[in-house]
Amino acid sequence: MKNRLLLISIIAIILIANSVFAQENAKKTETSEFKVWGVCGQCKARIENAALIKGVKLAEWNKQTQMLKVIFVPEKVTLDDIHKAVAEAGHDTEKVKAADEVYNKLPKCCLYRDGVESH
Ligand SMILES: [Cu+2]
Repeated sequence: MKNRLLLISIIAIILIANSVFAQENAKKTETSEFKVWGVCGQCKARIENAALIKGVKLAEWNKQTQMLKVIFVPEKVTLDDIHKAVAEAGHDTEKVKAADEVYNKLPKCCLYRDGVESH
């Protein structure tokens, strides 16, 4: 009988804790969009991977519009951090330009600054 009460209490605590966490997570994210230059599917994978740093829940780059959509936790990461992370992978953003030496290491098909068409 004692064991049973204990078990029920533990389950109740877990359920309450879970719903508190769920509510906190739900209100703490922000969604934003900014421009990132790129040309192909490989760029898309590179940009999205680079943007998925700690605190970023979702990163989705659109090749047609060149816009990167991010959902992030402002307490953990800033938009500037995301811009920097993407630039470090070789892609210019509307705020941060990638270093030439990183850009030059991109595959030829990805050289968006050199007039490579979207493909
Ligand atoms: Cu590419």
